[in-house]
Amino acid sequence: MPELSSFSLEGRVALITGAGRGIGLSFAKALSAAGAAVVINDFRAEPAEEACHAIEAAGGKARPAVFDVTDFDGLDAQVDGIVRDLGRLDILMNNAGILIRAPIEDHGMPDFTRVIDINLNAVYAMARACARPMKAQGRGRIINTGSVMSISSRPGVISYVAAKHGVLGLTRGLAAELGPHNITVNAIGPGYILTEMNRHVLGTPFEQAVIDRTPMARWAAPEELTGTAVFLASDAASFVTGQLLMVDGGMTSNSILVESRNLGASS
Ligand code: NAP
Ligand code: GCO
Repeated sequence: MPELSSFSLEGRVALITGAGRGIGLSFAKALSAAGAAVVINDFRAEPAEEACHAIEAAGGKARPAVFDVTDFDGLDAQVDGIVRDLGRLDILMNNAGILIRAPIEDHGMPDFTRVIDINLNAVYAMARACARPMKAQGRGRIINTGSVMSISSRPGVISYVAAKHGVLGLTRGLAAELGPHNITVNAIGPGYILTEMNRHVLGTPFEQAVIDRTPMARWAAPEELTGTAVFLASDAASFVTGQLLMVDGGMTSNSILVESRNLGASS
């Protein structure tokens, strides 16, 4: 049995991408509450700085890191700056992501490539940049944000589905490559979470369709993902690597619409 203290992140430094809002901000707050100093990456300065103020007001330590995760040539310098300022880097949460909803006839190569760049290529580029200091420390945790779309699909989000399936492949490939350096690599697979990303489908029949397909019969709040993140970041998960841990209210374990459960065992 792991000691309760093995879930502590005291003394650790964590970088969370896309942490100015939504799921990334919840991850950052939770890692901070568990004891880590957190580096808040975002595209834009304002949300990154606001997130840092909120975490510091709650007694945590936070530093903004404003950069685009697809600025591939600049990532090593960003990571070096974090290590210079905070002394180390223990945890990378690859969370930044976008979604473009469109049927394939309206989803041309610029949009497809943009989604793959942010949601997949940047996951590799960030992992590669952060693996350098983690290898030197002899320890590291990389946690990627997958999705139900890492192992399933639906029409209208094809580049997202391709990217998130790729995130699962990268998670396994990086785990194989970095395991000998005591760096674990895992992914969290959220179900449908109430964030800005899904604002456009709320109030449409899609909102209810998600509920009908989810055994827990509801959408989730970002905070419901954070226990899994703290676990995977901690010493308690020291021998867990290459895994996609679904936090989806049972959606991907369920083959039929939940409303059919009312038919009971007779069906
Ligand atoms: P969100 O509220 O839209 O947040 C996405 C964050 O990523 C924003 O802070 C955004 O910054 C940042 N970002 C986007 N492009 C970036 C870039 N190139 N460089 C740096 N930061 C960038 O979405 P979310 O729902 O929290 O999603 C977070 C992650 O969870 C994504 O990987 C998403 O695919 C995944 N996910 C979400 C759900 C869900 O149901 N919501 C389910 C499964 C997985 P700006 O605000 O500056 O644009
Ligand atoms: C959609 C949703 C999803 C989710 C999420 C599910 O339009 O189907 O936005 O893609 O955000 O990734 O896990």
